[in-house]
Amino acid sequence: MALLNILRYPDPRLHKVAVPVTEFGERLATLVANMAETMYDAPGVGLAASQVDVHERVVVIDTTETHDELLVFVNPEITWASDEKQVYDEGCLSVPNVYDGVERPARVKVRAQDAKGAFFELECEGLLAVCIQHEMDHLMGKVFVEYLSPLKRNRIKAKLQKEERGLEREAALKAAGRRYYGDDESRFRRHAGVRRLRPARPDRCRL
Ligand code: K1U
Ligand code: ZN
Repeated sequence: MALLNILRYPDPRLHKVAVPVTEFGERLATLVANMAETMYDAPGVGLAASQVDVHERVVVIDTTETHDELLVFVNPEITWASDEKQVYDEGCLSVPNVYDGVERPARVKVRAQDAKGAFFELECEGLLAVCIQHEMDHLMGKVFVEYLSPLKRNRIKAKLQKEERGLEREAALKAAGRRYYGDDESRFRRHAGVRRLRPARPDRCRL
């Protein structure tokens, strides 16, 4: 099994629409196993294939604390949704450290196939209902921040883009044998044992 790379908002690949699965073989079994491992490792309670850059209608969910009730939804469709709504503070592995309220139907019925192609129907409520709707949005190329106001969404986008730039610079500097201490270029320092360009905290500098 393998850990998969989770795309981070605002990566444009998160907006691709997933296609239905037509073959229920070894490749799908491996994808499902890798997605489950990636979700548990993150950790998260759900993951859509779109988030790992596989644009096929596959979702894994496990809302238990014991991580022993993995649900696999291939080609999921909502066949019924309650009129009653609930607001839940949603998170997303593609939008790290951001949680905000989204209103959705409180209960839904989902028809889907398992990893071997067998059809089943499941009535979902509580966190499971929130999660399956959130994951099915991913399959349609929709990220939960799109339910928020443009102001909030742009703030989140700017924050994540800044973090992404930091991660990219950190990786580049790591490759070059230097460390990254923040967004300010003056806070780059060489590894211990090599001459420091400038201490990060002059007041704490060891003489
Ligand atoms: O789609 C995803 O990115 C997964 C997402 C699912 C989700 C959670 C909550 C509301 C809606 C959708 C997550 O798993 S975010 C992480 C999270 O909620 C969590 C992490 C560890 C333990 C419990 C929850
Ligand atoms: Zn998500």
